[in-house]
Amino acid sequence: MNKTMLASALLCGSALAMTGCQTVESQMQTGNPLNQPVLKSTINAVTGDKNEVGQMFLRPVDGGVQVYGKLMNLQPGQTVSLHIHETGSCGNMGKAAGGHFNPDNKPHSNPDDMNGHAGDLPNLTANADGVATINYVNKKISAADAGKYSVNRLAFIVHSGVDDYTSQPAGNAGDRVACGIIEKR
Ligand SMILES: [Cu+2]
Ligand SMILES: [Zn+2]
Repeated sequence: MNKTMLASALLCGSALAMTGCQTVESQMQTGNPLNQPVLKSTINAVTGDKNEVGQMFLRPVDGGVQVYGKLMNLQPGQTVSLHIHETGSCGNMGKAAGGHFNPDNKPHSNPDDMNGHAGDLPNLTANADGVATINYVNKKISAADAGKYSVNRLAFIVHSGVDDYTSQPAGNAGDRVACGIIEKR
């Protein structure tokens, strides 16, 4: 069993006997089951063999867009940062994704600050198995196909370090280590 398989088996946990091994997608959905994720992103490392290291899902909810998913193959206890960047390209080791999605020309901030970048998201910390999850409602983005606040065809970037939510322009979050294009499901 490789590390990725191990992580996903552990994530399934005790639900296994009752319901089979659910995906992180179905596990993390809350609220109206008819309101399915409309956008998805497969996150791949930007170096080496560009392994898949995670998946993210987005769906509209009251007051914002729920962003949920997981990152794998981290060090146990490692904290990394995640943002939505303004360009839907993972080229040039993630640099092609550009800066943080920022349709209203705000400063970088903590993700709950309505006066911050729309693309700012909370830091994620890995569990003992190197898996980190996120389940966060972003109130500054849209999951619509298009429009000023739409994140369709933009990109997630994972950074190796912790976002301090303060430093400009990007929280001193460290190198870009993984990237995923956000696409319609
Ligand atoms: Cu970033
Ligand atoms: Zn930012």
